[in-house]
Parts: sequence; structure tokens; C-alpha cells
Amino acid sequence: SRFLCRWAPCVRRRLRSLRERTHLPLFPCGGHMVTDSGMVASEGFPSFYKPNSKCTWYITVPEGHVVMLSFRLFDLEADPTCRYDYLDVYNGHSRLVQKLGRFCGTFRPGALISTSNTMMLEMVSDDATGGRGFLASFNAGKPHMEGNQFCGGRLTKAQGSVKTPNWPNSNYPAGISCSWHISVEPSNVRTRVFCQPRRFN
Ligand SMILES: [Ca+2]
Repeated sequence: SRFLCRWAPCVRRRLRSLRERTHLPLFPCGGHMVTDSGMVASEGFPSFYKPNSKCTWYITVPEGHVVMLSFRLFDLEADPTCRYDYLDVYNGHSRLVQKLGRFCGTFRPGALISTSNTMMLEMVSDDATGGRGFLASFNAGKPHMEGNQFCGGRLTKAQGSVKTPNWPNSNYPAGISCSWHISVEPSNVRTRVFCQPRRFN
């Protein structure tokens, strides 16, 4: 027979079993993930993320591999230069290493690939206006000999250029997806697309 679930441990057990049945993991604010694949999401996803928070996730995949991060959902407060809420992705476990990108808004970033077996994600929110945050999957990938294989990003400068990974030295790596989000002041829009096609064998 059913008895009333009043004790805290009992309530916790019920919630845990509900979460298991619905396959809804509990996403914390940051953490260390040492595994060959997994999911990373903003705190409490798919609920709205908290204001005034800063969460840092450290991903480590097995030695000799690279981290391949692919976004499934992206919904952070939008701003042309991501001043309020943003997600920074770093090519290693430090803010001193290369930043692979800063992202905000609802534009889903393309896949990001680190050059070694570590990657760091840091999400910052201000005191107002939120969203559902982000959901991404990561897995250990085979490293390519060329180091410059990450791609995509946000361009907000008045002038700039984009190029595919390994350009112009060798073919782009198989299985990558790159997206560039270009935003400039409306009065400055002058796009000149300049393609230099290259033959692939
Ligand atoms: Ca905000």
C-alpha cells in the first residue's frame, strides 16, 4: 500500500526516480567532467538560468584526444556584443589560453574543437533578462595533425575575414560544422564576399 512520503530522504528518492524515468539529468552550475563523452548544460536546464551567476565547466577527455563540443540548444539574452549574459569557450582549462568564442542570443554556435584534451566553458549572467541557457554534447575526437581546426564564431568588428580550418594549407577536417555570426552597425554594412576556391582531391 502507498504511504505518505513526508520525510526528506523519501521525497529525495521519489524525485530521483522521477528524474531517472524522464531521463532528465540535474544540471549543476559548473563542474569537472572527466569522461570520453557527455552532456553539459546551463544550471537547471531547461529551466531559465539564474541571474547574477557565473558557472565554469572543465571538460577533460582521454589523453591524446581532442574535445568536440556541439550545441543542441542555445538561448541566452541577446546583445550584439554579448555584454550582459554570455558563454565563453576556452581552448584549455584557463582564461589565459585562446578563447574559441563568446556566444549569446539564440544563434546556435557551430561545433567547437579544442587542440588538446581539455576545454573550459564559462557562463556569466547579469541581474536581469534571462533565457533557457544552453545544452551541448561533447565527445573525445581524433586529433588532426593541423592545430587550427576549431571554427566559427562571432564577428563584431567593422572589418574582418573568415576562413575554414586548415585554410589554405590543407583540406578541412571531416565531420566539422562551422557557423559564423557577423554583426556590424547598420550604417556600416558593406559586404564583399571574396571566394578563393580550392580544389579538393
Ligand atoms: Ca541577463
